[in-house]
Amino acid sequence: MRIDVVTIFPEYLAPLDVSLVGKACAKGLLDVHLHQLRDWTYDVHKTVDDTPYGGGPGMVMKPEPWGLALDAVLEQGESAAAPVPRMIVPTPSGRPFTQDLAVELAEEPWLLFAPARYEGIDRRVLDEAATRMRVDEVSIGDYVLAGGEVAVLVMVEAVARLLPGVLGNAESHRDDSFAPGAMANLLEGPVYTKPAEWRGREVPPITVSGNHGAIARWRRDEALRRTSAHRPDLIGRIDPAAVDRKDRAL
Ligand code: 6GU
Repeated sequence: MRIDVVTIFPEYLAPLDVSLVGKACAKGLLDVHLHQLRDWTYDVHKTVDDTPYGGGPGMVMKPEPWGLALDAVLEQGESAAAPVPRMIVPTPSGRPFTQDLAVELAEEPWLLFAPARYEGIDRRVLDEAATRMRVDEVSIGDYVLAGGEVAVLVMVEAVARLLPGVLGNAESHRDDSFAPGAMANLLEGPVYTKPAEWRGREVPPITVSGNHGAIARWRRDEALRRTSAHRPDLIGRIDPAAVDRKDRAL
């Protein structure tokens, strides 16, 4: 997968060289290109923002640098894995970023992220971009960040770990809290490792019982408990028939 990011803070995305995403790049599974938006400004101050038409607080990102930056990225289409990328614009007013959207994005050959600072990008940039490629405005949660760069890090990590070959063990996503299947919409319960006793605390005896059916049912119960405590809104989305089927199979 190829990922391009246009930003006034490419250094904010330095963590993409680290850990899972960094290793995915080193293995050639991910090809990340960072672009400095100010490279497409032509005044001495490299201005990327201006006051909003209609008044009001804050500044708006000017259309010209964005237009030229997106032109330059799209020109790479000749050499990229796809003729055009899918563009993602992080904004608190976007559609929610969910595991379903991460799975969908993980199937794209080429993503282009356009994180904004200030009050956002002149609307015409997104309207024009949408005539050339698919554009989605996406929010990572109901709070406001100072800019979209951290949201890009969140989305790239969620997508990268789904790419074939990135995680050591392909089974590792199977029980993800939001993965499809019998445990869909259930949050994962507690986990334990050695030693069996630590500071006077023992692991739950069931976890060392060797009874795999009983362990799976206990995990299911813990997941239900945790979901009702932390995310009661998810309980209604659980498919009881899928939970029953899994229970009978154990
Ligand atoms: Cl995607 N961007 C910004 N700036 N703030 C956010 C967000 C994105 N998602 C939640 N808050």
